Amino acid sequence: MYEYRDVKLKIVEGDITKMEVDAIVNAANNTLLGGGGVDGAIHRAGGPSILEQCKKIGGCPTGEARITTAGNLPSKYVIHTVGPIYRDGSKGEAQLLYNAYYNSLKLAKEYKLQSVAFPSISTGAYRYPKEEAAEIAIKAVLDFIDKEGGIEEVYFVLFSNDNYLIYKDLLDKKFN
Ligand code: AR6
Repeated sequence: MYEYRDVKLKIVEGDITKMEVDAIVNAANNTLLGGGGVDGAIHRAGGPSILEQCKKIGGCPTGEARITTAGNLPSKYVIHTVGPIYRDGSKGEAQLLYNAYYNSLKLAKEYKLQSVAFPSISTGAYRYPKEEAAEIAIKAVLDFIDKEGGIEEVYFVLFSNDNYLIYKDLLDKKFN
């Protein structure tokens, strides 16, 4: 566990659908109509009410975020955000990935949510390099805490041990 300005930052290796937090973040696509990876896992475990709400929302631009309730999941809400597809790093990918984290937290604050869990957005099907993506994720969260506050706990939930260790190294260097 790490602490930054009274906000707890935690890294967890595992499945984000199991997280008992106010909101888990989904790495969705622009349609918000589901897909593979973490998106597929969330819709499978959460049940059809999430997709019904997503259909009504009608899509989400890259870097923005939308919120639904969480159906059968142990969390209260799902924040659906869309990270960039990684091409060569010169297409604004870093800013869009940053925005996805930042705007997810803005929405959490609007809904007065205290605990939010993020997956490693864009590092699966969208092929963002994991190390760079982790640096951006951490920077966006710390910037949000500096500028906006209003959140108590942020979890980074990593599906693989190598990604867990990338986050652990970066956070150890920053905080230990
Ligand atoms: N819990 C936590 N992390 C997970 C889980 C899980 N249950 N399952 C996968 N991951 P991806 P993207 C990790 O592909 O790259 C979907 O089809 C995975 O190891 O889920 O943003 C959407 O509909 C990886 O590190 O999302 C979009 O079309 C990370 O989650 C597209 O994929 C993100 O991988 C979005 O691609």
